[in-house]
Parts: sequence; C-alpha cells; structure tokens
Amino acid sequence: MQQPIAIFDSGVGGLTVVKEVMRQLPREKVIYFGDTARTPYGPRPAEEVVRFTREMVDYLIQFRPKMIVAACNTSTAVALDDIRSRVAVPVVGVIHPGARAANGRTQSGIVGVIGTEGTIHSGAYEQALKQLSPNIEVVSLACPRFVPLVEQGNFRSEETLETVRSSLVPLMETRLDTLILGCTHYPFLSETISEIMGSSVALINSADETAREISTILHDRGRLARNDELPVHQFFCSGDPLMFKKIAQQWLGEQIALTPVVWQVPKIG
Ligand code: I24
Ligand code: DGL
Repeated sequence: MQQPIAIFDSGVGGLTVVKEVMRQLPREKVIYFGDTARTPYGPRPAEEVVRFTREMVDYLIQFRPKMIVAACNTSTAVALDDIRSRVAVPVVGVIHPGARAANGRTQSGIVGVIGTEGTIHSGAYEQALKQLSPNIEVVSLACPRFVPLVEQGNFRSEETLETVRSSLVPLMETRLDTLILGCTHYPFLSETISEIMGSSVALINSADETAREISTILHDRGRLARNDELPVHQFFCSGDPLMFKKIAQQWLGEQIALTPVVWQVPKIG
C-alpha cells in the first residue's frame, strides 16, 4: 500500500497545490482536506486558526501520510511550528518555498508580499525572507477584498480591476521587483495584478514552488512513489459536499471521490 501525501487548506484554495502536485508527481496519492464549513481563515484570530489547523491534522494523520502539506498560507503563517511539534512526518508549508523563490528572483532586494490579514499580521513571510537574506527589504500588504472576488469567479471585471488597483496603491510607491502572491486565491488574479504592477514586477506563485519543494524532499529521502498504476486520490471537506465537488472537478478537470466529514456531531434531543 502506497503512503499518501496529505494536503489541507481552509477550503478549496489548496486545490491549486493539489493540481500542481498531480502534474509534477502523477504517481503520488493525494489525500486532501478542505475546511469549507469554516472558511475563510484569513480574517480569524491566530489562536482560532491554530485550533482549526490542529483538528485537520489530527484527522489526516489516520491515513498514515508520508508527508503533510499546509496548502493554506494563513495556516502556514500561524500554525506550522505547532503542527511540526505534533507529528513525526515532514511538514511542508507554502511560505518558505514562496520566500525562497522570491529571494532567488529579486535584483533590487525589495520584495512585496500580499496575503490575508492573518498571514500579513503574522509577519511569517517577512521572517522567512530575512532569514534567507538579512538585508532584504520586505513590503507587506493585506488584501482582504481579493478572496471574495475570486470566489465570485470575478477575475477580470471592471470591479476587480478597480479593487485590485486601489488595494495595491501602497505597493506602487515602492521599488519592489518581485511580488509574492501569499494566498491560495491570488494566482487567479495574476493577470490583473500584473497589469497594475507592470511587467517589470515578477509574480511568485507559492503553490507551484511548494509542489517543487515536495518533489525535492521526497526525492532526497528516497520516498517517491514507485507504483505503475495511477493512484486514486481522496478528498474530504467539512462543509457542503456538492459545492466542493463541483469546484474541485472543474478545477482539476477530472471526477473525484469525496467524503463529507461531520466535525461537530449534532446534539440529539
Ligand atoms: N473559487 C473559489 N472558491 C469558490 C470559486 C468558488 N466559487 C466559484 N469559484 N467558492 O476558490 C468558495 C465558497 N466555498 C463555500 C463553502 O464550500 C466551498 C466553497 C478559488 C478556486 C480554487 C481552486 C470559481 C472557480 C471555480 C473552479 C475553479 C476555479 C475557480 F468554480 F476560481
Ligand atoms: N487559503 C487561504 C490562504 O491561503 C485563503 C482563504 C481563507 O482566508 O481561508 O491564506
């Protein structure tokens, strides 16, 4: 029996990491958990995100994964150390891979980071970047209006352009040449963001970088899957299963096996 890679997120956004893992590592079996009943995590207090993240990890551990991937930037920002202290398998988050890519890319030494309120307030990207390059200058900005736009499927409307433009004003006064899209949803807005920031600003997609990191770790540890037949992935969500299935199948371009998970058992009587 092949051990799966467990990937979790606050909802459906982490499917961006899943898609990239399926593309880069087609033999690996993926177990995904999306906490769609309690999404979004971005505006929640850190303490709550840590607690919710623990619950997802505790659920996923029953599948004996060879690795756990926090595909959610907000969870990674506030709960990565907590998860690592609780499990014995490697835990990969989306922040270090994104920070490493940005550090390798910047020439001006000024890097921008956009994300949810939780991610930006944690300072986790800034800390990761400074650890790689102490002299790097980091400009961080929370963009709380972006996730709702993406979830409306509103990627390129006039309203989106205006919202993105007005949100990014604080970044345009800086000389950054690299911008980390530090949220699962932001790559869907990358054309609009690029239009506003200009073509001289490189956009870093943390999901793609994370898939490469997963690949490197499994390769280095000799843990890559060797099976000939393609794996059957499994998806779990805490909220509306039909909604999850619809989004996942559309995004991944294939049928999925989904199991709804009841978190809080309803009180009887
Ligand atoms: N995209 C996202 N979230 C949604 C959505 C979307 N609805 C349409 N599209 N809804 O994230 C989130 C609302 N929750 C409520 C609770 O249950 C789960 C859903 C970004 C996509 C991440 C893969 C647009 C859309 C789509 C398919 C693919 C991509 C996409 F329907 F942007
Ligand atoms: N998945 C979250 C993140 O990457 C975005 C959505 C949310 O706020 O839950 O930060």
